[in-house]
Amino acid sequence: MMATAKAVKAKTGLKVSVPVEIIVLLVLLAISIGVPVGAFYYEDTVRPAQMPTVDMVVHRVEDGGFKPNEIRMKKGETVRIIARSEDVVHTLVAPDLGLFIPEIYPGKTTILEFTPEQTGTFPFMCATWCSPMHPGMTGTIVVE
Ligand SMILES: [Cu+2]
Repeated sequence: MMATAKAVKAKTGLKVSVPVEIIVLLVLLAISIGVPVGAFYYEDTVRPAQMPTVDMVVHRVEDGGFKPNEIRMKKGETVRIIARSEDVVHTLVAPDLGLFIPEIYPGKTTILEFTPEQTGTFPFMCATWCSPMHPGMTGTIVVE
């Protein structure tokens, strides 16, 4: 049989009362901590998991260039581009789309979120002199 609050009070003689200000303070504290934690969790974990992702590995042209060298996107849909170099520093620039990944360092991962605003076929290229065959560092972005 469960003891009711009245029965407990009667047995122990204790009277517990919490001022309303403390309850309001605790609720405000929970909200002020919970909302930012939830927002960070959503931005860092939930949203990226739902986003289309392009995993790109970059080498000098003589070792394969951009892989993949054709990227497909949908107009208005944000894509997460995860780029890493396996040799020297490269860049990814698609001037007609306004896409610019400034430096893709060897051994590091560069992540950029990009939302294409127009449809079409757009060239992209490396803008960092990475080898004598650097001018051949090109690819295509197709936005449907
Ligand atoms: Cu280059």
